[in-house]
Amino acid sequence: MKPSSKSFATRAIHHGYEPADNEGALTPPLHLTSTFAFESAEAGGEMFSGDRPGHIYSRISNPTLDLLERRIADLEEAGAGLALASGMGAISATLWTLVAPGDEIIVDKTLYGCTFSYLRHGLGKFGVTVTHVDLTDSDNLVEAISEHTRVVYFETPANPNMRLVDIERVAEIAHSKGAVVVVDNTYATPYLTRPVTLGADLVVHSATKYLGGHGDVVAGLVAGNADMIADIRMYGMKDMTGAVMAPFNAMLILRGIKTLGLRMDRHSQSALTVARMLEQHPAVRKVFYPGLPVYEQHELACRQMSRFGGMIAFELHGGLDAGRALMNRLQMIMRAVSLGDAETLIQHPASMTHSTYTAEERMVHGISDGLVRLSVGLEDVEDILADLEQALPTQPKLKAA
Ligand code: 4LM
Repeated sequence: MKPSSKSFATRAIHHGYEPADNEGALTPPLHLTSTFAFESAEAGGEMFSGDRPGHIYSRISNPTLDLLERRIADLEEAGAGLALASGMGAISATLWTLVAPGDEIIVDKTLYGCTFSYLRHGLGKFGVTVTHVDLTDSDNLVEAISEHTRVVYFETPANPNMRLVDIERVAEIAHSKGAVVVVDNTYATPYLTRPVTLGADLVVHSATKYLGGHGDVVAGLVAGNADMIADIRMYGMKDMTGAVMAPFNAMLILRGIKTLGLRMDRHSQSALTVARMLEQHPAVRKVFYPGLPVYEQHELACRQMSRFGGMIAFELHGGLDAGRALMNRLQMIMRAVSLGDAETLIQHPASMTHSTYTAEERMVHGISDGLVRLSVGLEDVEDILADLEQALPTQPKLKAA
């Protein structure tokens, strides 16, 4: 769906809201109500049968959530949006809706730890075949896909190792076999990449991250094809998971989205500066940041992302021990999982966000024990650089060749 004519920043602030319809209130009202009164018994019945529009119960819809859903749909240039309790709520409600026993879902090699766990221990347990394919090379999908493939699912950039997937090419291959394409756009946000415009059917978000932007709310969103969204609302969300977003949380996400563009510009600019410093540092073995010209997928990043985002992963020469020592020496940067906050956060995927994989699985899925993940925040970049520089070893222990 084409967005309204205004620019991204303007739509992020205004789309879908008219103060004149709300007693002039500049900020949208917060509808703290679980249920809605019907004008008559007949009207209520007609709403349940779908013959009359209107809100019934806040596990199905709510006016505050409705505004957020219209806004994310507009920013993603999608047909419709849906607000859920968390990123995992959005992912599980979406996939429970799309697949049935006997179906196959093809997913990229690297996924956020709980998504990996949900597929392995959730969908996998209920007769859905989950096949991991290295989607950084789309030819692998051509070989793997079959008429049993119902969904192709991936993150780009992927958490935690920053692998990128060519959305346009993968969507073309998936659609040729009738599969639905679902992209986790948490890292890029619609400010940097709009997967629906490149052919994806659905986009999922942990709105806990950049969309919220302030580390004060757990929330999820889905945007995409309007018929699919209607099904996810009525089955995946209402009946299967009940993972509905609280109205207050919708208000916090609406507030966060107003400054999304400003924040993503700053995150991206600072992350590039930090990645360049790390790349030059003798203690650093490898930096994973799509904005670096030496990055293997830099060309795809330039094609698919307007900037390169705030996430960096890197490995030190001393591996896990050196990474832990670095984390413990930091003074301003916080040791914490999650990402996309104003604060710069650092964590160790193998023992934290991706500890849902076994050690063997992490090897197969490209998550090394020495990898450290940095979410570059909004502090002055000089302070971020100074904290990292004082914490990085000056005499790196070089590994034997
Ligand atoms: C983290 N991530 O990595 P909720 N999709 C992606 C994610 O990174 C996450 C979710 C979904 C982290 C959380 C601790 C790409 C979460 C799940 O946490 O359910 O909103 O999102 O540090």
